[in-house]
Amino acid sequence: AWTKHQVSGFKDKDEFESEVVRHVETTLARSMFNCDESAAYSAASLAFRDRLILEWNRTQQRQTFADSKRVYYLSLEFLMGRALDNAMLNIGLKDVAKSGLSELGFRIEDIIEQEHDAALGNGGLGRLAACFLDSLASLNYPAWGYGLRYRYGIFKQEIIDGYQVEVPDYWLDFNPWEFPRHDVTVDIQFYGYVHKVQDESGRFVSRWEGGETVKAVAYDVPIPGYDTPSTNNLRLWSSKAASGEFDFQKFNNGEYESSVADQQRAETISAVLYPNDNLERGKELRLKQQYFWVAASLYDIVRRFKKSKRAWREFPDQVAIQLNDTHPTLAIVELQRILVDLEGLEWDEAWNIVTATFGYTNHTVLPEALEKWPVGLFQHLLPRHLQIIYDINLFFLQSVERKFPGDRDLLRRVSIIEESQPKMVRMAFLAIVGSHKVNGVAELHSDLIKTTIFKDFVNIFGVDKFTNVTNGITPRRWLHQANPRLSALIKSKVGSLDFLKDLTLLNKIELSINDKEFRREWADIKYSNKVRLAKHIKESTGVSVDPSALFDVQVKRIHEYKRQQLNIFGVIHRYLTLKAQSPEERKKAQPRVTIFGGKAAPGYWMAKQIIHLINTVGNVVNNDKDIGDLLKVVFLEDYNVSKAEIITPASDISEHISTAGTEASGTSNMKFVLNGGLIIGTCDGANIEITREIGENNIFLFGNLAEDVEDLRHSHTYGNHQIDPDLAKVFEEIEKGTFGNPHDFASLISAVRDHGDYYLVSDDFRSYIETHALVDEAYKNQEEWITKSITSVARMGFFSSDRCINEYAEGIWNIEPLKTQTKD
Ligand code: DL6
Repeated sequence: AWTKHQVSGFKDKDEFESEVVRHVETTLARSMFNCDESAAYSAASLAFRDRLILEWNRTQQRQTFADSKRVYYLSLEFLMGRALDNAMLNIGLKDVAKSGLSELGFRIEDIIEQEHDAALGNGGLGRLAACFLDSLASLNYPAWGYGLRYRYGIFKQEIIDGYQVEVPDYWLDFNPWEFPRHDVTVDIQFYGYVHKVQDESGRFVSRWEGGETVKAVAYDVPIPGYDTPSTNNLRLWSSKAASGEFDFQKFNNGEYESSVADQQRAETISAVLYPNDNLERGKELRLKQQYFWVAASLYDIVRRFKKSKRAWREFPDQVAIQLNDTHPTLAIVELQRILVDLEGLEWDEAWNIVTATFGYTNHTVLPEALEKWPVGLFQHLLPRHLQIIYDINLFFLQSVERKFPGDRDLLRRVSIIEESQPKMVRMAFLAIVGSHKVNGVAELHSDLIKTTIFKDFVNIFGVDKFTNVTNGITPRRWLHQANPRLSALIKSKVGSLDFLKDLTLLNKIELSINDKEFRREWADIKYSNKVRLAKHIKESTGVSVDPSALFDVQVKRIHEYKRQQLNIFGVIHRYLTLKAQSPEERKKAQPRVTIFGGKAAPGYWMAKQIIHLINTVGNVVNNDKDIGDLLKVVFLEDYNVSKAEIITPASDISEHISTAGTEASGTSNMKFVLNGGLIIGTCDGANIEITREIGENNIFLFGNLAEDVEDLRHSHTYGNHQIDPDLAKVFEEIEKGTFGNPHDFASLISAVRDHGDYYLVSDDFRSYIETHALVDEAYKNQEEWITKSITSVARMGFFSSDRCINEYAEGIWNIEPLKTQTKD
C-alpha cells in the first residue's frame, strides 16, 4: 500500500529561485534586471513544469508496467482555466514558490494573474471534463484525456455600449504547459471512395481510398494529481498539412499564395472551438473536427494496445473509452472500421468488442442540442463510415424486429437514420447502440432521458443499460484554490486538509456551528471575498458596490432555458417597487447587488438581447439617485474560469433558475454552495440532490415542477395565457422606453407574451419574486444566515468529482486505481 510520497519538488525556496533564474536567463534569454511579471510567470511555470514532467514520465512508466486497464476520456472541450496555481497547490509547493518569488521581488498573486486561461470549452460540459481530469489524477486512476488543441478557444467577450462583441482569443503565444510531440503524428483521411478488394485469405474487404490526408500532431499537457505523484496526460491534437510546409512545385512556379493553401486548409480543422453551448449546427468543419480528433485518438489507443500483443477480445479488458456527449460518437464507427477493415475481424466479434469498450454520457435533453448530421455530408466526407453506420443500423433494427415483431413505428422511431428530408444520422442513437452504458448527469436528468428522449431504448435494451452519475466538482480548485481562507478555516476544524481528498469530512465543521469565533471568521471570510469582488467590479465596470449589500449572482452561459431574462425582469420589478416606495419605506429594504456574467453564442439573438437588457437596466438603476445603494446591477464581461474563482467565493445567493427539466445538472450550483453561498433555484438538475443533502431549510426553491411543464406549455398554446400582472408591469415599463429603445427588447417580451412562453417565465414569476422576498428577510437575520451557510458547506461532501469518478470507475469502466510506489 502506498502512504505518503515525495513528489519531485524543490528542496526549498532557494532551489526554486535558482530554477526560476535559470529559466529567465537561459530558456527566455533575458536578464534578471529586465525580468517583468510576465517573464517571472513563464519562468516559474517552466520550473514547475520540469518537476511535473519527471512525475509524469514515472506515472506513464508505472501504468505501462502495471499493464492494467486504462480509461480514455474523449471530450471536444476541456475548460481548464489557469494551470500554475493549480500545479503549485496540487504538488503542495505554493508556499515555497511564494517566498521564492517574493525574494525575487514579485507577489505570487500578480504572477498567477499573468496566465491566460486555457479556455477550450464553452461551459459546464468542458469544465466537468477538466474537473474529471483532476480527480482521475488525484485518485491515481490510469487515465488519458483526448481533445483538440484549438488555436482559438472560446471567444473573448467585450461589452460595448451594452452589447456583446466577440474578439478572438489567441491563447497560444506562449504556453509553458504543453509539450509538442512532433514524433507522435497520425495521418487522417477524409473524402475519397470505397471499393471491395480480396485480401490474402480470399475474403472481400472494403478499402477506403483517395481523398485528402491531414496530419494530427500530439500536444501533451501534464495533469498533476493532488497530494500524489500521479501525473496524467491530456493529449490534444493539432492539425497540419500532411505534405509538409508548402507545395514546392507551386512555390517554384511563383504561385506563392496557393503554395501554402493546403497547409492553411489543414490547419483550419483545429483552428476554432465552436462557440455554441447546448446547440448544434451541422457545419462540415465541425464534423471534420470530430472525425480528425477521434481517428487520431483511436489510432493512439489501438497502437498502445497492440504493443501488449494481446488478443483483440481482450481489448475491453484493457481499454475503456468514455464519450463526453455525442461529439466523439464517430469513435464507435472508427473502432469497428479498424477491427473489421484493417484487422480482419468478423463483424460480430468486432461489434462485441466495440460495445464493451464504450460508455456514453448524455448532457442534455434539449432537442436543439441533440446532434444530427445529414447523410449526404457523411457520404461525401466519410464514405466508409456511412456504410458502417448503415450496417450497424441494419443489425440493430433486425434485433428490434425480432424482439418487437411488426412494430413498424418503433423501427422508425429508433432508427439511427432519421427518414427526414434530408436524411439524418442521429448521433445519440448511434452512441446508445454502440455503448454498454449510458448515463445522465443528475438523478432527475437520468430519469428524464429514460422516460422521454431514450424511452424506446430502455424497452429495447433493458433499464440496466441506463444509469446515473450525478456530476461533481473538484474541491482542489473550487475550494482550496478559489477560497484559500475558507479552506484554511475548515482545516482548523477538520484537523487536516484531508477533506480535499475525502470531501465528506466536511461534515466535521457542523460540530463547530455554535463556536462564536468560528462563525465570526466564517462571516469575515465571506466579507473579504466580497470586498475583492467589489474591487474587481469597480475596475472592470466602473460601478461602485457596497460589500455589505446582499450579493446576488447569476454567472453561466446566457441561454433562454437558464432564464437570465427571468432574473432581469425580477430586477426591474424590484426597481419599480423601490421607486414606488417612500424614502421611509425604502429604508427597510435590503440592499442588493445583482451580478450577471456569461457569454452568448455569437449567433444567438435572444441571448444577446438579454445581455443588452441587463446592461441598459444597470445603466438606469445604477445612476438613479432615489435608489442609491439599495440596488445595483452589473454585468461582468468575459466570464471565464479564473473570473469564476473570484466571483464564486463572494456570493451570498446565486441563481440556478432554469425551467424545470431543462438543466441536466448544473455544476456552478455546487461551487457556490461549497463556498458558503446559499442558492435560489428551481427543482431542476442537481438542485434537487443539493436540497436532499443540505436540507430544504437551507435552499430557496421555487417554481413549477418538471412533471407539470408539458401541461403548462400545452395550456399556453391552447388555453388562455394570462401574463402575471407584475410581469405585465415590467413589460409596460420596458415598452415605455425606460431602459432604452423598446424595439431592442421586443422579441424578449413577445416570446413570453405572444409566443407561448416556452420557458415558463410568467408561470414562475410570482413564486420567483416571492422567494426573493424570503431571501431578503432571511439575509437580515445574519446569525441564521451564517448557520445555513455553515450547515450547507458541511453537507456538500457528495458533490466532489472524486465521488463521480469512483462511480464511473466502478459502474462503467471497471478500472482500479494504480498504487503509487513511493513511501514515507
Ligand atoms: O454535465 C455537465 C453540464 C451540465 O452540468 C449542464 O447542466 C448541461 O447543460 C451541460 N450540457 C451541455 C450540453 N452540450 N452539449 N452537447 O453543455 O453539461
